[in-house]
Amino acid sequence: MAYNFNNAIIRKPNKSIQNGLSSQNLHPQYEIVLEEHYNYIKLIREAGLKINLLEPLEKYPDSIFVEDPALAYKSNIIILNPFDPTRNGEKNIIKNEIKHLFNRIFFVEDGFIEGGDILNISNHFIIGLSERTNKLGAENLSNILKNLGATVEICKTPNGILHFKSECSVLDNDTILVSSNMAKLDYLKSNFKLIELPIGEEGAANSLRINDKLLIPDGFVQAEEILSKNYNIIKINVNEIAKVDAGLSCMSLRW
Ligand code: CIR
Repeated sequence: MAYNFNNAIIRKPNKSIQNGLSSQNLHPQYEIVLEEHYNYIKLIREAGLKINLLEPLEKYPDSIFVEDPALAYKSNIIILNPFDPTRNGEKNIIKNEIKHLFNRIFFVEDGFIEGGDILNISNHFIIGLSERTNKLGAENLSNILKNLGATVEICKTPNGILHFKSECSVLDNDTILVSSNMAKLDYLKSNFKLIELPIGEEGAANSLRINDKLLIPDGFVQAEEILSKNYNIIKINVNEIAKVDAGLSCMSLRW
């Protein structure tokens, strides 16, 4: 199933988050991030997941976004290779913190790839080339995943979108929630049912389906109306965290 999870890895916020990468040059306040993040952990726990909580990393401003340096698939962990120099070192630390939770560990060492560019829907992965993920990184990850029995498609993230998943997320086994930009991608159009959000509600396209719940960021009225028809939605305020271009998926690794 594309959305059944038992476990999550989450990292406690670091004070240096105020210096995280931000396309709008914004600086989130640590105390508010802490509150939002505490609530995020609570909701993930209430969705039925066992949380493995990692300690904050002050040296890496964006390190709460644990989705980017690693990918969990079944009982395997794949250590990725983040492109941004301020983030690349996260992979060596998280590797040692989490390897005991998995049976096998793999590495993408050549080429760059960040977890935000990887959409997993059941045993299929869509990797979006972006400013953070290049062809070599995508192909190397693709080889690892195929050896583990998965299928993979490499696409292009539309220009102006940080990560492939910044504006899309899995709703169920054959349905993907997309922004209007992502809805234009031929591969998605031809292979999945798409629920398209209106212009202005791009931020809600990075929602998080976990078991019987769908976590959506608060403040997107139309998304709420569209999604509440078919899903058990839970709203969560992540306005402060969003100042560093982050959404819901990037704050946990789930498997
Ligand atoms: C970055 O630019 O790397 C962080 N400020 C945000 C990362 C968000 N990650 C994600 O959506 N997977």
